[in-house]
Amino acid sequence: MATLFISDLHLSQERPGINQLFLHFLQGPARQAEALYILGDLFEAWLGDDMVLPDYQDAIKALKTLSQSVPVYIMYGNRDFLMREGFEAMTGAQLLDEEVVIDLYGTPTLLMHGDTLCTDDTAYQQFRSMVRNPTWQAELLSKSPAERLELARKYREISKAETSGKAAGIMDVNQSTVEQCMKKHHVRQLIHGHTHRPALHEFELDGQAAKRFVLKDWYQTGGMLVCDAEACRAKEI
Ligand code: LP5
Ligand code: MN
Repeated sequence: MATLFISDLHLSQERPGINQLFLHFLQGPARQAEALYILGDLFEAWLGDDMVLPDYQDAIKALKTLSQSVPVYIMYGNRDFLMREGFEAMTGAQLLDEEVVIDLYGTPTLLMHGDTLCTDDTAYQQFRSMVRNPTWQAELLSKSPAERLELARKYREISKAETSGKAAGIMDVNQSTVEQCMKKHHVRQLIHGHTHRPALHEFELDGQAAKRFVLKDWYQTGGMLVCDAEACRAKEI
């Protein structure tokens, strides 16, 4: 048995092939898993539990079926942080806090989406503080679905323009933030997504070996990190 980690699927009607791949994954490899963790940005944009976009219905149903036999845990990304109890009810998945330590076959392992580790991207961190503010969120959720869609479209436009002008290094994690965060949680293993730079980074933390696994995005093909009692390995889907 193995525990599976995926992130950054960005499900959207613009990439129907990825929606299909995700459904096959849920009906195939995921059914054999001990648990499935989705570490953020499952959806391209989640605009409230009361307005589920039609393109997400199949994935939601498939998650509900899977969660009847395999525990499914989901973390917020920077695109789908408006998931709430309604989402948990419709999928059977459990929402996780933004920094969670699990016992992964004897190794304490920190799970995060990864956006909070990108501390050099100060414009994004400011944007994040705004959209994670409960007052801002309540105001947004009081808007009509059409208004929310329009706002999301505007934010996407601004974000696309901004990211194309940012140096690549700024949009990666800051190593000292990574180390501080791992020390705070007393772990030497971290799994996260967000940066779309899949890799295993091995480094020293207070004189001891440490590992940071970065999950793959699903823009072109799918991928997962498969962890069992022996090791964690990246696998294409
Ligand atoms: O998303 P991605 O990976 O391309 O880029 C991210 C950061 N961008 C974001 C913003 C989202 O893409 C916007 C879409 C969100 C839709 C769902 C939200 C649901 C609720 C809200 C809508 C109703 O997360 C990007 C990072 C990059 O990752 C790498 O880490 O750099 O950050 C930015 O681009 C942020 C900009 O630098 C700052 C934006 C300032 C916006 C100010 C808003 C002004 C008000 C405008 C009114 C319409
Ligand atoms: Mn992200």
